[in-house]
Amino acid sequence: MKGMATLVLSGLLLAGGAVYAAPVTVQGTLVDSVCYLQHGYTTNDHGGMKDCGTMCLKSGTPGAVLTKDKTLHVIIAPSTALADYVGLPIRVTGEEHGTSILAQKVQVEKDGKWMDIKLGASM
Ligand SMILES: [Cu+2]
Repeated sequence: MKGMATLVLSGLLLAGGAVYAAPVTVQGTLVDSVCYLQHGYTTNDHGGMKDCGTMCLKSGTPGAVLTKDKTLHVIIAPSTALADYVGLPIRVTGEEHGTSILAQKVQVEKDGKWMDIKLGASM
């Protein structure tokens, strides 16, 4: 009887616990997810619109990493923190859920150097 109760309890714990995933690092190009999905833009200037990607992320469009194999990984982090770097090489470390990545650390390559991006206050 006691064994049964333990079994039920651990089953509940498993069902109620958060899904744990080991952190991974995804590297590619930082893109504006909407302009990429609608028009295929991977740079910051879109058509005649200069710095369109920056404007889109500043207004809340999710940033995403486009990897070499053309997989789009949506970055779960404030888009405003990433806005200035659309079109640059980016490296995101965090838990991957599907193809979305819960960013813990973001680095961008600027002038040949990798630098950390501040994501702002975490929850
Ligand atoms: Cu755009």
